[in-house]
Amino acid sequence: VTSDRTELLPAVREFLSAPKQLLIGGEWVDAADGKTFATVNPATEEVLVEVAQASAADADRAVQAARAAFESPSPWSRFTPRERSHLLWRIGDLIDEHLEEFAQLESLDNGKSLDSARGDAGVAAELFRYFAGWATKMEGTTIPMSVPGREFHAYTRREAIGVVAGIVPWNFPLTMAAFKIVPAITAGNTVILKPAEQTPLTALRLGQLLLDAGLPAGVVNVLPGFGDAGAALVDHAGVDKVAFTGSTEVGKKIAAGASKNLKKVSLELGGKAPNIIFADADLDAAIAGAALAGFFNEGQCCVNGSRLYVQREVFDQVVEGVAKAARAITVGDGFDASTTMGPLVSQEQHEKVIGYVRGAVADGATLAAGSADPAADKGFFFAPTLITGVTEDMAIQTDEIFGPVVTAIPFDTEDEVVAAANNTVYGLAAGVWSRDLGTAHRVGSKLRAGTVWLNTWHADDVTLPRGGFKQSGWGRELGSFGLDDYTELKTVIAELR
Ligand code: TXE
Repeated sequence: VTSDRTELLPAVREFLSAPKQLLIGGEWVDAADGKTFATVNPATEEVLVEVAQASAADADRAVQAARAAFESPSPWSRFTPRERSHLLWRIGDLIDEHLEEFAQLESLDNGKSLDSARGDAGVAAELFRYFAGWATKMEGTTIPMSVPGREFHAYTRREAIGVVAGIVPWNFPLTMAAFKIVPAITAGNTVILKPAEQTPLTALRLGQLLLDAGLPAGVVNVLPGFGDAGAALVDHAGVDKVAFTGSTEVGKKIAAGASKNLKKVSLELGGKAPNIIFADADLDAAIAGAALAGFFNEGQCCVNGSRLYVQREVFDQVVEGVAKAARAITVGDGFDASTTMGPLVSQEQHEKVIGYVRGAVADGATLAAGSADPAADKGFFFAPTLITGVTEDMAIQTDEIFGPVVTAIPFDTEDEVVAAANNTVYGLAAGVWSRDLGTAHRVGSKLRAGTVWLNTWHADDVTLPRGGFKQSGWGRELGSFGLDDYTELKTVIAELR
């Protein structure tokens, strides 16, 4: 099946050799029309396994199952908050027990290194445990009313919204699945998860784990398939909320589709994060941070720091440092212990990234590190690339590339760099490097982005809310705000007669 350098766990071999079906109402079933699609190992271009491909008919079946699981008096509707809490914690521990299995499957399907995949699975496990705490803390408030001559008791309740469709991308397949499932079930909703067509495997493995942990049938359904299956969920009148992570282009389609029934929507979309290095920064840390910002997860990360702005007096030094860091990255098969950057996820993504870099070179930009060519004859490998001589109107500077590609532009003044940094339709993340606290916090406050990193990048925790300004999205995920988008607020007014 894959690289002969590392042996697959028996559990992974077993998983890959069993039929990959849809999970609907606690049962593994074929697609209604019997269709399947191939999922490919991006390091070898070999087909890993055929997977059942959901269509609109399957989406409908899954919605029926999720509705039945939600509506009282279903077993799930009778779960107490404490029971939900204990179950969430148990699932987190089970993910940890199977961490290596998830890591191997993710690395095979997505291409990322085993170490990265282990990290992702650890985040997913932690997410279940973090939200386990919130299940028992979905509190309301009592609110005074002033009506002369009458007495009232008014209070609020947080209640589940109902059936949630979670549609996720391929860059962090397991973690993104957890991002949608965990807050949804913490609040008592039921879920239909549509994993990305490039990377369905860990979502399917998670589906089995949820059943093994004792989650009632139909509470989480998993529908591998393409955009049409996602669109069918968005259009379906039985879905109450859509939670989407993916491209801004599809996010707009989802908002339009969901508006027909005015269902709730949360969106975590694309980015083009500016990373600003002032001359007074700790340059060693800033250079290492800029490389991490640009190249982590093969640059396939919505918060990747793809636009580097460097104050002119240290521009050459920083470019040289980041180029050196790029050259020190070992591109290879995710199963190889020396690999620090795997392949891009798919042929489509590989061609897209190469096309942008070639376009930039044709427009007159210079490659300070990397190349406009594939990094291998086989597999979707691409070397980390740093580009200078870029102008603000070039496509490489305006569009989300979603690959290990960073552009570097010099700046002179704070006002100038803030204006350039904010000159984008996106607003997901941004960063500032400076030893001057005033500069760091002041510039940070002026950047129009949902996450701002000061003297760091990619530092994160499940306790922290994340989401986008502008066209990077609607709503916030995780942290104490993470449940807001998965609950309705009910006001109850009782007259005390
Ligand atoms: O994303 P899509 P793609 C960006 C990144 C990347 C580009 C394209 O720039 O190069 O998007 O990637 C499902 N209704 N990001 O094509 O299409 C689809 O099946 C409902 C940024 O992979 O947005 C998958 O499950 N669903 C991003 C999911 O949407 C639809 C992460 C994401 O796919 C649908 C990924 C439709 N009409 C890509 N069409 C981030 N913000 O992290 C597709 N889907």
